[in-house]
Amino acid sequence: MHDATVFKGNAVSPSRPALPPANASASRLLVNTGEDTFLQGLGLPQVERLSGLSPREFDERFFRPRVPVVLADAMESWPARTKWTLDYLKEKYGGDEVLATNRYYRGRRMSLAEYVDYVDTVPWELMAGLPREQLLYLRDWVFDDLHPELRDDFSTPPHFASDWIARGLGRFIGQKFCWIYIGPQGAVTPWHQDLMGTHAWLSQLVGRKEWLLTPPDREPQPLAAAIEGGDGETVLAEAARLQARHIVVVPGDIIFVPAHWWHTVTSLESTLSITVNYANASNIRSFAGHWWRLGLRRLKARITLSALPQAK
Ligand SMILES: O=C(O)CCC(=O)C(=O)O
Ligand SMILES: [Fe+2]
Repeated sequence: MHDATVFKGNAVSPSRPALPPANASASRLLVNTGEDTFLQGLGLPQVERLSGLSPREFDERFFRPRVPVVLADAMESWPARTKWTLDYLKEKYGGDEVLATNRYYRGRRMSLAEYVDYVDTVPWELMAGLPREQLLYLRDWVFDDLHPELRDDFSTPPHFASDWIARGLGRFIGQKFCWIYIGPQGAVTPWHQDLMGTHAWLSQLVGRKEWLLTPPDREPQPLAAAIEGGDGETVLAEAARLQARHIVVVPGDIIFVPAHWWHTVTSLESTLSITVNYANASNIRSFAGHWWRLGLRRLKARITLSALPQAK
């Protein structure tokens, strides 16, 4: 057990344990309070972060050319902006069963209350040398069937209003494309492209997350390897070659990720965010193609299974 009184000086809230001070043994990608991360320190090209971006300007400068951007002031009117904290969700929905998974998407089922308590203890676990790939991340709490009232606490900014999935396609194919994410400090979503050729907008409500992105035609493995190796110059060279962009999003930010952009995301402290994936005329062909192939695969699997001789 760690002694909370040791860290009394930087207490965050009475109910929440304070973070321990930064420590050299923590990962280079990780910070505790106020310190630059390894990537921030390098001065990589940044995703633009804009206030007052009109939907029209968004369309012209970012959506059509498929360029990521951060809207810094698009959730000012949301009740969720102030209301949603980990403690609030724990209090209201602590009894929900959730699935928290590690970096390899293997995990455990537990109650939301247990998970929030776990998130609070992770900074100490990290200090004690917990391997970061084992950190449990709640990635896919599909909340809106169980708790439709949570939808009243946020709304779709007009920039992302053309969303055929939200307007019925999602219901038709029987899949949700909106999730709440809760993660401890250090939780990682590894490099990937989003499912089925969708675009995404992700809203940061609590804590900061560090993002690194590369365009669809620039596979990020060499950059990932350079970061693993930890040599700043190599990282900068690879980032330039791959046209990578970096950003640390803070509470109040919404990041737009165009279809097929590669990205990896790390929580710099306990985080809470909402992910929405969407499709419209711009990417519906690719979305439908993915959906069709997935359907065929499932059908084939079912046919193969039913063709197997039954065990006696
Ligand atoms: O916030 C994160 O950890 C990444 C989320 C993400 O990229 C996704 O949901 O596809
Ligand atoms: Fe993603």
